[in-house]
Amino acid sequence: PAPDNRTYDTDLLEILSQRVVVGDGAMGTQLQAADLTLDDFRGLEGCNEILNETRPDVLETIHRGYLEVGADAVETNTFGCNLSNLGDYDIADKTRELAHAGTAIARRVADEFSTPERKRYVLGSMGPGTKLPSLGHTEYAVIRDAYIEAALGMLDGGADAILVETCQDLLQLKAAVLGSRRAMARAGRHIPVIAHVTVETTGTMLLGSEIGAALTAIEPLGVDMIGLNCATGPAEMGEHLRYLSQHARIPVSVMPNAGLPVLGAHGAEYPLRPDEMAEALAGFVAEFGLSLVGGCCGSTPEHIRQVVAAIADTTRGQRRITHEPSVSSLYSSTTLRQDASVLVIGERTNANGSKAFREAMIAEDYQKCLDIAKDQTRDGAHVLDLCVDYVGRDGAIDMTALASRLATASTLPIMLDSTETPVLRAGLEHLGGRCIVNSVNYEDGDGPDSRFHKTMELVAEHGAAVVALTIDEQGQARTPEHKVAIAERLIADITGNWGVEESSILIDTLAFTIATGQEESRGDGAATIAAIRELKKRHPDVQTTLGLSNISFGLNPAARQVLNSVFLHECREAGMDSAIVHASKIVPINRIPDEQRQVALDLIYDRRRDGYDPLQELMRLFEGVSAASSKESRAAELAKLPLLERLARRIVDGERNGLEADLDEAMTQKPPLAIINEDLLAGMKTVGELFGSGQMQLPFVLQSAEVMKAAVA
Ligand code: THG
Repeated sequence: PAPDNRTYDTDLLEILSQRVVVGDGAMGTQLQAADLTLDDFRGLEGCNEILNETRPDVLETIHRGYLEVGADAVETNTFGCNLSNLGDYDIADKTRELAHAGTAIARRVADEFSTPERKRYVLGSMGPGTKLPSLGHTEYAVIRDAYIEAALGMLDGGADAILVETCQDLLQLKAAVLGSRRAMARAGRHIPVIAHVTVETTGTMLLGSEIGAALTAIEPLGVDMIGLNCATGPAEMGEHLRYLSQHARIPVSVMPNAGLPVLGAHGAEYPLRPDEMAEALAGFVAEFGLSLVGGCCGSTPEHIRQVVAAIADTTRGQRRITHEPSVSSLYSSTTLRQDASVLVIGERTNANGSKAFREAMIAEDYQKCLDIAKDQTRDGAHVLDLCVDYVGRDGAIDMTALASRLATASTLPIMLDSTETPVLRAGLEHLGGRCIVNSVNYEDGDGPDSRFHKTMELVAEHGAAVVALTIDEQGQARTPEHKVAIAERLIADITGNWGVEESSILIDTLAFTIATGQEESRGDGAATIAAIRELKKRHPDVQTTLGLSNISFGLNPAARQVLNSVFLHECREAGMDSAIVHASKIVPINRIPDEQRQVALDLIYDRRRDGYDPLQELMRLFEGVSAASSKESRAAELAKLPLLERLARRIVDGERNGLEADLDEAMTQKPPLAIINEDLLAGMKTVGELFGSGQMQLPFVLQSAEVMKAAVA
């Protein structure tokens, strides 16, 4: 069911919308203060969760301490109820039991303090453990299944919410959240999930994730609140909270440490006084409109007493939220809509589409595969299309090898390109960021056994964006009307039955080659463009996309480059938002000679006349022309221009060869400063206009800037 349809067994979310909820402070510091013996730990020194069985009285006292000073919610003593922590003590099989016991203790005490007018709440604490799946220390599915056990215990014990906290690795967080959801489905009882990430003093999470990357990855998992805890005091959290306040569509929360720890006589000491903590949290509530505040390491009942008092005197600020549909790598977030450009999805990391990538993958030369990925990043790609499908190989194994490496090596989000559900799953279980799944269609219908159904289950669970192809039980749609009709069916289905937002759907109106000369494919380019235009009119929030290079299969590389570039330009004009392309091979439209451009347009729009077939004409124009020789012909064209115009044109074209000779000659005619101001800057102005209007992509702008720099020098 869609997240919106979920109903919860608690009124916590309603209360959060009415007023600020105050949580408790530290558990660990309070436990250290209690006089505990090794027997209390059953000999398992440091295993706090054992106390849920041996010393419930101690935990009751701690919870009472917080409820007495006015906390609305307490956290269970279950932070270490996870596989790596309990596994270290050889008691991983007790995960559910210990989670249950810890939650039941907090529930009892919270109920003691609850009145009909004011209920007290129990937050089931779910800590990260000591192993980071993004670094390969452990496996996603293994820890997810252990989190199911912990969540089942918390549900048994009567938790009002699960608080997944102190997260350093987005993949671990995903395992905890999706494990919790699976537990709820199994138990038939649903409670909210809150996700707290830990941002270090460096300004990112431990593995380097920016707060924007975290939000992009976490919000689509269907969590009910997002926030920060641990690592720092409130002072260091302000800017990250501001970001969440302005961009998250769900409530925002914070539980800072009582300042940055300093080393004292008895180990770490937390310097922030209760009044300072109270002032900081009240300030956050007023400025950022937070919904839940509390403390982490070093915060005591006295801190919480003063926080409660300060919050009571504080008016919660109004949040002004702008949401930009995005995907993310482990490190940073990328908007699906790009200003002045399509979202460029690099096509080279594809075992079908690149011989070099395929050979490297088969040879297990993963460094080479990563180099191909990095080349595309440098060429201006915003996302990488990753396809490992190749006949006779186990795609899930290849995907695991590549996705696990790209997870930390790629700063760009990944589009997982496969027709096989297990391959897509292998990708999603290794990537902590938010991916795009490429793709679903109705080739074998939409029944429970269809590929569509199986793939959408994955998309919905992982909160991925999804490419949907205009293919149905009758095959690939060829006319604009049929393409739009299938798109309408896909959009209604994916939003209505799978809870995915329109802005997370990338409709691919599919263009295959128009270069075969076959009568039935002649109209495909124009049909695709018409479908994009109509679709964008009907569904402005939906994204559109294409595998661009398909259009020119069969032509030689130089002709392909021109046809692809002209087709991309036409699709963009029609409103296309993204495309799978070879970024460095897309030529700005103004650099394509008029005749070539005209013939490419005639081919795309099938403008044949008596004695003129644009396909024949394009092939004739590029007969024996390599990509390099077409560069030579551009150089010859440049040489024909008058000197000063040529200098301006060099800037626009990013053409450095022969620059010095042209400048030497120009300096015999006028002073250098005049050349810079009148001619070179005129070129830069054109570059600015082309960039601003989306006709020139960043890599070409950078080339132009390089030539400008060289010329000025
Ligand atoms: N829609 C969606 N996904 C897609 C496609 C699509 N994924 C795959 C493909 N189509 C897009 N990707 C490519 C990648 C490479 C090429 C074309 C499309 C390509 N490669 C050259 C060739 O095969 O001749 C280069 C070969 C080489 O270097 O070895 O053209 O339509 N959703």
